[in-house]
Amino acid sequence: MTLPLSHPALTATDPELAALVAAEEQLQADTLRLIPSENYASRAVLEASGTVLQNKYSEGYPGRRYYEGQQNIDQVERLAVARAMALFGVEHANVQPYSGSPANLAVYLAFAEPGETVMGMALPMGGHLTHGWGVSATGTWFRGVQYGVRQDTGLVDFDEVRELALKERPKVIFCGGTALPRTIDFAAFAEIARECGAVLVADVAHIAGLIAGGAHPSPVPHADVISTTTHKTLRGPRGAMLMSREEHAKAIDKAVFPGLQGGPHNQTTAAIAVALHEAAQPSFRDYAQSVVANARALADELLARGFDLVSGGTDNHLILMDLTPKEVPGKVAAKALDRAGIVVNYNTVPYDPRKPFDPSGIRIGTPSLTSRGLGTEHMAAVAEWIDRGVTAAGAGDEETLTTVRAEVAELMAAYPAPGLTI
Ligand code: DSN
Repeated sequence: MTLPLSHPALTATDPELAALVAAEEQLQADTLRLIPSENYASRAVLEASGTVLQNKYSEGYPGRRYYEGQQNIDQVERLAVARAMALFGVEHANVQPYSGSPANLAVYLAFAEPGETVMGMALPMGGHLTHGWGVSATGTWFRGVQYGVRQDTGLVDFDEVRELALKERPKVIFCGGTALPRTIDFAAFAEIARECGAVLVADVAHIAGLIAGGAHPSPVPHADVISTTTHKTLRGPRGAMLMSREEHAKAIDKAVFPGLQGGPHNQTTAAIAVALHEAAQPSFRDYAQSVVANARALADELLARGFDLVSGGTDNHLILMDLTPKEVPGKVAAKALDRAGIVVNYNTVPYDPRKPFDPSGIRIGTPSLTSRGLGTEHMAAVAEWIDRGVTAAGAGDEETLTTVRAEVAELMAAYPAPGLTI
């Protein structure tokens, strides 16, 4: 079955909302979705997310709940935990965090007192709000100190990180982020964390699927705690997990519940279990490798068209484009590309002279297009569309954007998306 998907009860009860869902399904089918933190969850994951498991309250952990009637829910959560432990090779997994930000907040709760120093990559350099950035609770309730990347290379300078860590003595160091196109050197971060006595947290939200599929080194031998969302390259539902060595299990569990959250979202736990099962299949390894191969091919094609890429390319699923040389602001480009059926997000680039709400760059990635089956042979066309879209954005050329939109839709129609087909 392909679009339109049938949602009979929803359509009967609330046709207005059903129409919006149908429109979103069509939009996701027709467009080239390049936001690197997005993906297409499978129909199985979506079905699990929409089950009666959501009717149940389950505060606590399997075998130790504050509500009765957990005969099935306990098994669901145990399954998700066991699959997470097996897939990532960790000693402990907590699958209850509602999403990435609560997961990271739970980490602070477990390992730092309010006012203590925590360290992470600065948001405009590619970090995440919850890595101690000022406007986030993590940067106001704790004392956030921030490292960046070198202006000349776009890469983390480990001498700078070490110097800062030894001077500031943070309780927690976060590595990882949201706009990092290069491999994260977990071993180098671990050495620094050991030297200054900090807990090292690897936030692998963006690359969890790549790690599961063997396309990015694993943080497991190096990090004390691993934080991840489950809906990006991992292709699961909107949710998160915290994984750790056994020695930190109690602290993590206590911080998630009762420290931060109430009842877990059992339907999400179930969908996470399904996604972890899917990620354990051999085909997921092929997927992860293809995501990276596509990103590399796309980066090469963009470089050949004169685009400036932060760090000069990519090792993973993500490309950060600095449009300064093209004299088109990131937001103008992103909005024009959206009109052309190419969905990206505007993004700061390191040392951006422009403001975060009107920055110099756009951030793109290959998880979604790879889920649809596009391969390296398509990346020249994708780069060409981006090039035409950015040029048209600068020239106010709406006709080209309309033409590109039709070309994009034609290709996308030949590559049905998981979740939008049965
Ligand atoms: N909002 C996510 C992203 O787009 O990278 C990070 O949490």
